[in-house]
Amino acid sequence: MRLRTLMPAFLTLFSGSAALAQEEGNPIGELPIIGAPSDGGIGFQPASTSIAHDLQWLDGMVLIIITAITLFIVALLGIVIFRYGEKRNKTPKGFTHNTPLEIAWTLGPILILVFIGAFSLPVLFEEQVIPEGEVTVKTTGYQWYWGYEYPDHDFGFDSYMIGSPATGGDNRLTDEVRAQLQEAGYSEDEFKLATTTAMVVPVDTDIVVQVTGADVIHSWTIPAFGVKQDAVPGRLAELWFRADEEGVYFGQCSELCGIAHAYMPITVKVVSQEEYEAWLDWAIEEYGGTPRDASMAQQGDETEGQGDGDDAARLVEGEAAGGDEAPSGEDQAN
Ligand SMILES: [Cu+2]
Repeated sequence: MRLRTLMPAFLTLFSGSAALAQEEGNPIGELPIIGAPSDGGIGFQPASTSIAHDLQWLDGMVLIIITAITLFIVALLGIVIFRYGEKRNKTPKGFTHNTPLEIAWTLGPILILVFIGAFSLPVLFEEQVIPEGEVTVKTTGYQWYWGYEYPDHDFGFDSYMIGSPATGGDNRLTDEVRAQLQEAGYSEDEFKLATTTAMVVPVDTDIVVQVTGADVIHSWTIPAFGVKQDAVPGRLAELWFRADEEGVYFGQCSELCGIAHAYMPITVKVVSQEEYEAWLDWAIEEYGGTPRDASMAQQGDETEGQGDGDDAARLVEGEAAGGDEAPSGEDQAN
C-alpha cells in the first residue's frame, strides 16, 4: 500500500524530464486529430487508408443486402400470419415438399454468399497480403502499455497512457493529468487515448507493423486505418497500412488483457516524410539507435551477403530485445 502511494510521486520526478524530451521529439504540432472516437458516434471513424475505405464500403454494401433480406423475411412472415392464419385459412393444405421452392431457397442464399464473397475476399487479401514495407515497426503488448521498436534502426521505446501509473497518475483525470495532456499537445478529450510517446510513421508510405505480446494476449488496432491484430506471446503477426493523411490516430487494446486493459491506448502520428526523418534522427539519438548512415550501410552489406535469412535473424534479435523489457514495478502495483 505504502509503495503504491509513494510510487506515483517518485515517477513524477522522471516523467517531468520525459515530457520535456517529448515536446522536442514527439511534436504534435499542428497535426489534426483524425482517428478518434466521437461522443455518441455510431459510425466508423474517418477512413484514412485504402483498407479502411474498402472495409467501410463493404460494410455498407453488406448492410444493404442484410436490410433487403430482413425486409423480405418480415414480409413473408406477415403474409403467412395474415393470409394463412386460422381465421382466413381454415383447412390448410397437407403437402410437405415443394421441389422448386426448396431449390430456390437453397440456391438463393448460395448466390448471395458467393456475391458477398466476391467482394469481401479481395478486401481480406488486401489486408493479409503484406507488402514489402518501406518502414517496419514492431509493437509489443505488455500489461498494460505498448512498446515500439524500429528494427531497421535498432531502437525502441515504451508508450504509456498519459495519466497511467507509469506517468504518475492513477488512470483518472486529475488537474495534473490535464496539464500533462496539454503539455503533450492534447486536450482533455484525448484522455485515455493519448500516450506519452507515439508510433511515428510517414504519410503515403507502406508501413508494416509486426505485432506480438510479452505476457498475455493483447490486440493492436487503429480503427481509422482498418487494421486490428491480436498480439499473441510467442508469435509474430504482421499488418500493414498506408495512411493518406497526416494526423494523429488513436486506438485501444482490443483483447481483454487484465485489470488495466482499458488504460493501454495506442497513438500513431502520421507525419510528412521530412518530419519523419527529423523525428527518426531525434529518436535514434534519444533511444540509442544505430545512426542512419551506419544502419543503411549495414543493411546493404546484409543484403549482399545472406539474402532471405536476414529478416529471420532480425526478428529473433527483436524478439530477444522485447523479452528483456520485463514489466516494471509500477505496473504490477497497479
Ligand atoms: Cu492489452
